[in-house]
Amino acid sequence: MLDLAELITIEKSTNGSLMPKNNHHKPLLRRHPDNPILSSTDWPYSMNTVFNAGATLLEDGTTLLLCRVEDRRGHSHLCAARSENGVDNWRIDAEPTLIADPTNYPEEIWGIEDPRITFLPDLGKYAVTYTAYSRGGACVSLALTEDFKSFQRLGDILPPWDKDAALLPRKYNGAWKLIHRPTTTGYGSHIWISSSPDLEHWGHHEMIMQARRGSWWDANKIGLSPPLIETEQGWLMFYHGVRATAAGAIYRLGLALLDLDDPARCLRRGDEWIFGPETAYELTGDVSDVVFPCGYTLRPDGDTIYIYYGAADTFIALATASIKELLIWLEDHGSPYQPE
Ligand code: BMA
Repeated sequence: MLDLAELITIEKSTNGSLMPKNNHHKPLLRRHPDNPILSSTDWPYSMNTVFNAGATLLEDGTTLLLCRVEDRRGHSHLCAARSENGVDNWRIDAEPTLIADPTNYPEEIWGIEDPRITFLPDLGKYAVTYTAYSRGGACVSLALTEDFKSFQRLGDILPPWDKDAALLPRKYNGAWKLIHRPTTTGYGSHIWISSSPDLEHWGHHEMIMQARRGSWWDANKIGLSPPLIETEQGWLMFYHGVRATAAGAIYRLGLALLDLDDPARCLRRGDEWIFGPETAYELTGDVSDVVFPCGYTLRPDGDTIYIYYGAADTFIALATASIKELLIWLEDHGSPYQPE
């Protein structure tokens, strides 16, 4: 039997899938040949796995990833990795960058996870939204930073169960907007938007997009993936759909478009998933069959995006895509949004 290292080598040498998948569709997200780009063996301290990373470009063009690192108790913290080209030569903080502080923030008792980063030009600060794993379940927390060294914590801004949250970069009529994913017993997990005058007090909760039902790939449970991407046609939204199967869950990615003037309005939603687990590092790990992006960066051509995704809750991998191609695909494969 092949071990994982051998499987990864095979993947690196072929950049193809180990599973004989039908590939008649045009791949919109293209895996980087160096994948996975970060794994536990790169880490300067003892830990278990590194995955689901928020991403941003710093002022000098450096790519910063705020990686979710799971320690050997099973609790997660966040650790920054910086690279000039966003692909290799990562400089990883020698110690955790942001760790749970359950003394002051009891909702962080079991760790902090899955950060999304949005730069807020009005404040000149980066907003980091992340999941705080509280005794009551996952809730949404927020911290502001200018340098990813010191953080101003605003604590939990939405109670459990709620996660997969990212801010929009600007206010609408004086209100900040937050996309997030509350879970309601008996109703499912859908994507919502809420408003706040000050980033602390949140209200005007509206559902944007519902999980589909039945045999769909995105039935019952969906959530925002990276922060929204601004385009001339609207806010492009990557979202994950979780298919429950007899063998466990499969995490895949889909596309939707929200109105630029009113992001609570979903204009179009794609039908098929555009990216799913196919390679060894996505199919095998602590949690198999997972691709889970939390961040992207826009490259200098203004069209290419680098999408950073957690693979099998064990690695960080990179895929590239063209915003133009994604919008064309959505035109061909999407339809006006209809609630289920
Ligand atoms: C989701 C989140 C992600 C994780 C995924 C697969 O619910 O917790 O952090 O990658 O499950 O385990």
